[in-house]
Amino acid sequence: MTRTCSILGAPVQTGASQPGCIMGPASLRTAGLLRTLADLGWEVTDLGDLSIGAQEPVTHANPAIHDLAETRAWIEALSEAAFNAAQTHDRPIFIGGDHALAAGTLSGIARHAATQARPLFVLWLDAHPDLHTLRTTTSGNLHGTPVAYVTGQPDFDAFPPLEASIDPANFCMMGIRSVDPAERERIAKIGMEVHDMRALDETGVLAPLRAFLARVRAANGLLHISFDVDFLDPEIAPAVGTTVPGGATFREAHLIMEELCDSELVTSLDLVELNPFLDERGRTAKLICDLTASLFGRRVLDRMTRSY
Ligand code: HAR
Ligand code: MN
Ligand code: MN
Ligand code: MN
Repeated sequence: MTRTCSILGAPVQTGASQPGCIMGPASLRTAGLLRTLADLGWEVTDLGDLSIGAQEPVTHANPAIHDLAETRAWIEALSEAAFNAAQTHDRPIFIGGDHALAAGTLSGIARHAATQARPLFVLWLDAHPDLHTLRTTTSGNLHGTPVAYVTGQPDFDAFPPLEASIDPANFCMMGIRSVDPAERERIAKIGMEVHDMRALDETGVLAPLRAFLARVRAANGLLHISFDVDFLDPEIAPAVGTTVPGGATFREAHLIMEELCDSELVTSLDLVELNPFLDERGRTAKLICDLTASLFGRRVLDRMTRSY
């Protein structure tokens, strides 16, 4: 049976400190993302790129915060668009755009999950936990806040009210290697499952991933993947504004994608933080397409699939 996926571009860049993510959707399209998915047998609907109009500036008690009105507008627009995409397609894909977009996509997908009476799980692949609140962010870059927002942490009065929050216990984070003090405290407080780089060096990626997928399966959950380009090592993925050394290798990232594919549990995907202005001849965009292909069924050889 043909499965359907949709692609929605979200050229958000106001959540980051430097411009460039606005070109992310165009770069991923140029790298051939749609053709790649179609060649793998998916029925692909291109929903185009979302936009927001000009916004009246909004100030906040935390003076570091910038572009609050834009972020709020993106969250509102993306939440609605993500809800609709999930209602009508087997596997919506959201191409960014900086990670602030996940505040919108996850809020819409959480609402979709509620209509299905199924719990939503999130695999967060990132160098950063993005767990600041509007009170704790010191950079004021709102791409550092989506996980705190969608899990219903306090101090988000200036963001749109959250209709459905996500249980922090349903998150699994991998690749984390840059954590601010307030984020460290919050991780301990809410007990989030975080596999930092040291943990992955000790266990490999497969054991914790399989344990998480078993939880998703047992709960009949929906599974959203939020893939931040800076999850990858900057040596292989230079096109990101917030590189952190010591990231995931090509082989680790492919293994994760292939295992996710075999699990058949994935129901939605964000591809975020690609900054084509910093890319080298499109290599990061091509790598992201290649990893997405593995997630959507490309394999090197046919093999016995694992029985879960
Ligand atoms: N924690 C830092 C801050 O709040 C860095 C956040 C960077 N976030 C992303 N997405 N690039 O993960 O400024
Ligand atoms: Mn659906
Ligand atoms: Mn991120
Ligand atoms: Mn990051």
